[in-house]
Amino acid sequence: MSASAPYPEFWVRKLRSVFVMFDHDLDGIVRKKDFVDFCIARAKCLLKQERMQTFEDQIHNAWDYFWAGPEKKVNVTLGDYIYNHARTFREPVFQREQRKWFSVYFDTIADKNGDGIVTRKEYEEFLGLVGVHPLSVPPSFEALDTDGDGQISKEEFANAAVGFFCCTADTPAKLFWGPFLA
Ligand SMILES: [Ca+2]
Ligand SMILES: [Ca+2]
Repeated sequence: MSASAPYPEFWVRKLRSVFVMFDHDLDGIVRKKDFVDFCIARAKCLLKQERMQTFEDQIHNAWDYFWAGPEKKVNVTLGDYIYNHARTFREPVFQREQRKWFSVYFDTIADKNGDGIVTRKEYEEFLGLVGVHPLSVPPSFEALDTDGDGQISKEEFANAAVGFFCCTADTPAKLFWGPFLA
């Protein structure tokens, strides 16, 4: 897209909301090292030791694919982050990759006891890994639980994740990462 065709406003707001979750020193740049170190430090409080390597691998993959982009950046500005995610409109494969990544993440990390569903407690821990306070979790949980059965299925989880990054309208999927921060 060129400067004369700006990205959809609400979509940009969603991406900004995720970006500020990780720009802890408020300098407008998210560095790979800070992103990885922060996620791993949180995970040490929340995950069992045997899941740590899997988690670390996924965090590195997430950085390489969703943050660094094809140019493999290690310092990412909000502009870079938006540009990378604009692939969602240009490349259908990007959405499929997102769905795949979140499905694997659901199986290996979010669904902690491996019973195929994510409970409130498990979702609280998922958001805890990115620093969301437990008190901020309930509205997100309700938004993701689209069939209202009190648990989050893999499909609900992946739909919301993909909806967050790919949908330009204001839908409940906007709460996937917790409350809006920006
Ligand atoms: Ca579970
Ligand atoms: Ca459900």
